[in-house]
Amino acid sequence: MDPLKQKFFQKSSEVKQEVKALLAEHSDVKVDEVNVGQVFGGARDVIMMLWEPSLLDPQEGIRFRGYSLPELREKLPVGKGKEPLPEGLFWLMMVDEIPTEAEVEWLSEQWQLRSKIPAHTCRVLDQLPTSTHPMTQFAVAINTMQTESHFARRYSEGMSKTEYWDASYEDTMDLIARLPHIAAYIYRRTYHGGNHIHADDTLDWAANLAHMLGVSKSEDFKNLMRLYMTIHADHEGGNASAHTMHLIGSTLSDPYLSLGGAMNSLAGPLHGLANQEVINWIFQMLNKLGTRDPTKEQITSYVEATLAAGKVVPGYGHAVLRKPDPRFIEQMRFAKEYCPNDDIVNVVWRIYEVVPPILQGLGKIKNPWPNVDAHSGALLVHYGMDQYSFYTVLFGVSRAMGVLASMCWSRALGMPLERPKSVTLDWVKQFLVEKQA
Ligand code: HAX
Repeated sequence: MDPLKQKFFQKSSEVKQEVKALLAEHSDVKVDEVNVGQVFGGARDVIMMLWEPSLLDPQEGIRFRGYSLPELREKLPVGKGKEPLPEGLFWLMMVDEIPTEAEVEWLSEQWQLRSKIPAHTCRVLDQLPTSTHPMTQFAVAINTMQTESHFARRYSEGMSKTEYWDASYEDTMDLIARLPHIAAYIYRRTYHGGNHIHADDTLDWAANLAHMLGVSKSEDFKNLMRLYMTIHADHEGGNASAHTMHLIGSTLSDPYLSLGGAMNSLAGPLHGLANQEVINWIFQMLNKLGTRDPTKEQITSYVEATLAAGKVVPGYGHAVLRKPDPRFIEQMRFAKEYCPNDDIVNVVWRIYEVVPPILQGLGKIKNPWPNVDAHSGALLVHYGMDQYSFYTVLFGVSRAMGVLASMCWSRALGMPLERPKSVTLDWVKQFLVEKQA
């Protein structure tokens, strides 16, 4: 058994016993109550799922196994670069331990060894028109690789429940290993005439993605990919892509089919596609104004026009957060260090000064602050990636780490089929009548 798998087995076996004992004693203890507003309001805040890799605090933002993003920057190995390696974060999410440099090196190597994309996946992608949205291509590619699923094969051969975690672990490792290659394949076929770039086996996982994309040869772009892949990896379990993954996985659909579904969910403009929407919105504004240095007054008018047209300001607001997203702040920190004079980065910072008071003034929005998607596009444009419709694929490569880590945990703990209750409007009306009687 490989060292990560061994640790995961040990840790999850202990936690399984702990959960069993906890449930034996406390199953009936109430953790929440649901009101009518939540039934109609997208189940905001309803506690109904276990998600081990991370927890989101409305004020402080995301914590991975208890560590905030600045803490992770201090603690996670950086390898040959200057930013924490996503390998380290994956290790932490899986086994609740900060790995050593040697352990992340081992993981980089493992992912290289497992990274070969099936030939038929490339053939299927090559059949799609290059005008196909990259997120559609990404989800298709993930589904086509399902032919390689250990979980699906072993289930059909009669695998015991006690091995579900093991087969899921193998699929998880293969999938994460392959996703940068899939993403780069999609990028190069869509925007560079299929002129693909070979992997460089001396590089870590995120740096290799940067290399295969071929956007910029600079070391800084590799550092950006390391940061990008780390901060987008997980955001607890209730967000749409994670929850989709969990729901599909709960039917014992294998990790490939579950991740394909999660990526379709990420592709919505209120979720991951917001990174594409933000940069489109910014460039539409700059084109309309005929400047790359808009004043605060000009931005204010543009924001007001967006709202008057019945649209949302992309990159602002959040279903859980009630403060500026630490993932936004991390990207701002990166930009201040690497590209403080970039004009689009400066536009993002000026928007950050202008938008929150306007949204606050609407009186209905719960969080007027920027989220992760408000900044990422400007950094990608800085290094030369101006194909906005590709941005969500990068988000997806990163998000796969968190949702797959959680799936391993769900399988190890024997999580059941997810099946919350729905009601009809008549049911609600009747309920209210009876309540008032
Ligand atoms: N611009 C304008 N209006 C906004 C808004 C924004 N950025 N954010 C929220 N509102 C509006 C809502 O549309 C809602 O209006 P109605 O009552 O008229 O329907 C009202 O304010 C209350 O919404 P809320 O309770 O504050 O926010 P929700 O939990 O319902 O929605 C969203 C959270 C993220 C979907 C929302 O803030 C939004 O649409 N933001 C813009 C899109 C975006 O940036 N999405 C990415 C979110 C982060 C993420 O998942 N990244 O992947």
